[in-house]
Amino acid sequence: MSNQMRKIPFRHPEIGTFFQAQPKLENPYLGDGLLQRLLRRLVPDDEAYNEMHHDLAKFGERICKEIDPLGEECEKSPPQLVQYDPWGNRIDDIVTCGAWKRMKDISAEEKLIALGYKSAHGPMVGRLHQFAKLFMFSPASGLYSCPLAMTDGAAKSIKVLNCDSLKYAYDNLTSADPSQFWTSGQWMTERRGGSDVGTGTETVAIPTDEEGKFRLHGYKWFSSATDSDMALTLARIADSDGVVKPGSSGLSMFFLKTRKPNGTLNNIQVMKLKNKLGTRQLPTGELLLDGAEAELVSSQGRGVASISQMLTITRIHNGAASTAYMRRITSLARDYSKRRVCFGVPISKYPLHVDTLATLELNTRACTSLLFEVVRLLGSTEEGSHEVEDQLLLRLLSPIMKLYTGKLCVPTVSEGIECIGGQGYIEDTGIPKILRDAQASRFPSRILLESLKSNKLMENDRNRGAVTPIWEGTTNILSLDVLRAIGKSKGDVLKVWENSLSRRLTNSVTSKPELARVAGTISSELTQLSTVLQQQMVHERSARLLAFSLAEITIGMLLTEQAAGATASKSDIIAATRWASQIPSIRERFGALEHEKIAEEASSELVFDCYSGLE
Ligand code: UCC
Repeated sequence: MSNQMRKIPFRHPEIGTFFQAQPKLENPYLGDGLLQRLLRRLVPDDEAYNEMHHDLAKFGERICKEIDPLGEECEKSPPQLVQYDPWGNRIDDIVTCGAWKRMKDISAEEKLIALGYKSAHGPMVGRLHQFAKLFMFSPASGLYSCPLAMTDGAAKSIKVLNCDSLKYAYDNLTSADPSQFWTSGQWMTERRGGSDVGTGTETVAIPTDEEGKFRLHGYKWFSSATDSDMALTLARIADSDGVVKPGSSGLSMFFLKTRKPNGTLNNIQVMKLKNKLGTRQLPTGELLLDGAEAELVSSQGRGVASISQMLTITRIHNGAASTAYMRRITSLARDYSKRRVCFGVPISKYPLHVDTLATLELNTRACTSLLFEVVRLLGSTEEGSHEVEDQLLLRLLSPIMKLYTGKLCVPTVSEGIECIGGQGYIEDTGIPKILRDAQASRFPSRILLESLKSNKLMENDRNRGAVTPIWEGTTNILSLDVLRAIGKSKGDVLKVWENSLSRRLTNSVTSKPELARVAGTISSELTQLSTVLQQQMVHERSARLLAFSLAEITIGMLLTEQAAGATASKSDIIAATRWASQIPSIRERFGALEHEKIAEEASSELVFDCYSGLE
């Protein structure tokens, strides 16, 4: 044998000896620097903070060791509907796995709802603590985060209604005792669709002899978490001639228990479970209400306004879930970059790769900041500290936060999966489900801008196949909700927003003068947006553009404020600086809208070219 040749010992020739180390799930609290520093800043009271910090670190550990594996089991054992028993009796049993049931107990034990209502440190700290836990829980929960969203929304609605007859339900929804804890459904969507609730709701409520009690007859088309203990729903009250009032003002809100005292369903038939792209862990069903006993809980005709309380909460949960998916994939991709060796070195050594990871991190931080701003406002309004101003800000920013986090989540998760390479596409790594559960965005802001320039923006977002962007109102519906909030307050929401941002940017520069340039950029976009809004009416077609602009400017302020705070790290300053340097200019964005009418016609021309028409 020559000196250059080497003899390789025979070992597993068909498999080889190399096994790629898998990405490890970090403690979602201790591994999230921004979350820790943000909470430290927002909870100045040492005792409250220390208690929360300790609980979150412990919960993070529990997520890695116990909850995440349960979430995987929920994915592997999706719910099944057994409609008949072996003897032909209709039973409509929704069979869920043990892990799903365990999630309910864990939710109570960890006070995932109770913290928002019964914190010893008041509503503000309670809400921050609760949402920090939900944010960590969400991607590990096997979608149990969904019933929790509706449970929280129901608890809030009942609290606001202040209705004695529902006190027992409120106590169950906010219980920390697994044997008492209830979850709730939110049954809004019917066959005609989920957005136009005012026209689409056909369920009829027939009065019974008992005051305030009704029997509901209708078909609920998209009922998430059909295994809940109760639901809030909408229906039209029939008068003595059986006539109902059409439209939104004909709707009232009802409370019902899903089961009778004997354990059978409350005259509800589960027609089928939905076959969805993702969120398969979740028993989403079609329900036939066949005389379900229900209690009227809103004033007659105030159903939409009443259920809006619930919607605000579920939209915040939706934002928490979207942001949490981003944090999960960013954390996995970061860890993987240290374990994966390519061309002789770990991929964390390649500036191009680290730059890609930095974009994931920046997107995640942007959404985390916006999410916790809305949570802070929710807590503050519940505490009553700066009520009017914070109410207006909450009204404006909650739809904005929901739509922005839902939209940015999907491309961010997709990019994160690419960072893990082919393994990110392999089902049993558990990674593809992150994308499936979040799936299918269209227009992050830069793409949106390009679409506007080339007149390709389409109005209707319905059925575009995304869950975080669809649930709780699509991007377009929420953009219109922003216009509604502006219109209803006669512009006050925008005035308060502008004043609040200007004040907080000034304070940030006072605390840290080196942030003057960053704050100046955000401030200038803020001024330009105000000028645009004074000069031109925002039409429905530009509602998305406005919502994205408001989101990105608000995030700019929030990242600057974080960078200026006493708890700031070097990375917080970098995040604020990068965001400010990347934010598309308002002039450029709204410049694209100059030829409104022409653009509208051009969009239609593009879309319906060669369309054969309805059969
Ligand atoms: O149920 C669903 C699935 C549950 C899954 C939950 C899981 C989520 C967490 C996930 C974690 C993993 S999805 C259901 C989705 N559906 C929606 O989100 C509905 C979308 N559509 C809209 O938002 C529409 O814009 C409607 C329904 C609100 C439009 O109805 P109207 O009747 O045309 O609206 P109006 O007339 O503008 O408003 C009626 C009243 C007004 O009050 P008053 O009469 O006092 O002026 C409005 O100010 O309702 C008030 N209102 C609101 N108030 C309307 N929207 C709001 C709001 N967002 N906040 C406060």
